[in-house]
Amino acid sequence: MEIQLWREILAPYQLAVDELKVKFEHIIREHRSAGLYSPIEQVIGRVKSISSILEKVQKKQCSINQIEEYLDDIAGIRIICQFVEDIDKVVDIIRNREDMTIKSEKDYINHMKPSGYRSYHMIINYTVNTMNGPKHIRAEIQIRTLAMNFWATIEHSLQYKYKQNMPAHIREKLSSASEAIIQLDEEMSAVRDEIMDAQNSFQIKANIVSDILNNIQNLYKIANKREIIKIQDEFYKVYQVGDIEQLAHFSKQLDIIAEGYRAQSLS
Ligand code: 0O2
Repeated sequence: MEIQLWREILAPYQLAVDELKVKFEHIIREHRSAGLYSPIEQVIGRVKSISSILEKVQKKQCSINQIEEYLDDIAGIRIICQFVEDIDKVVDIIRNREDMTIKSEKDYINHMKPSGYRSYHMIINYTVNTMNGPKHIRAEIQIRTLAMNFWATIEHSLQYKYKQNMPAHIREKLSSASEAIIQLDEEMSAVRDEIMDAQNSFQIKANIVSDILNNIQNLYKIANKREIIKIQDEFYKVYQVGDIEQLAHFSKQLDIIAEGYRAQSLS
């Protein structure tokens, strides 16, 4: 394969990574704007680097011209969750989507790798539309908790440093760190409901405050200045009390005032 063709070959994979990131980030936004806990905390995406592709070509003993056939992870998405329980939810979300189909799944959460690696892997079939028409590609989605990701990131860089010759004492440290990660995830799961409650309240409050500020800003453009200053002072008072019910009540009343001025649709 000609070196200058790399970019052309990888372009649809970059498009897939960009699209998939937007779609999964939208799931986070949808949950948060509805005041709901999002099972997805963060989404990371990458197209495999050319040097990593070349390494895989060697490992798989295929030719460079066969990379699209042999490599499932040229496009890679990593979904980070807060809790182990969220992983199943994300897997279900992906299984139920109509814009991707599942080619294969690997459960390294319940079947940890000997290295201590834990993550849920899904290979999906996905179609991107390019100027040459639709192109069917595969992408790898790795789903894991923040804690699992911390371990995997450190271990990956050590693997890169030592290749096949990782010293035994480092391997042992990684193995015991992996056990500690399992325990950490379990302990976090035990207080999951409380953490979710706290985060939900925070998100609900943030949404209400954002609605209020939006209304105040819109009213500034059309309403009587003295009235706006009164509303603003009232808002600071309610905000200082910090009670969500009061803030929600204030927001509803402000909606009615804004509706009177037809201010809600102003941008
Ligand atoms: P990179 O640099 O992250 O892309 P495959 O070679 O993918 O066809 P394999 O090896 O059976 O088949 O796939 P597997 O086990 O599902 O691994 C795919 C990816 O998972 C790896 O990609 C890593 O990103 C990650 N992974 C798997 N095992 C480990 C592990 O022990 N430690 C860490 N840190 N990550 C792991 P690449 O291409 O190997 O690496």
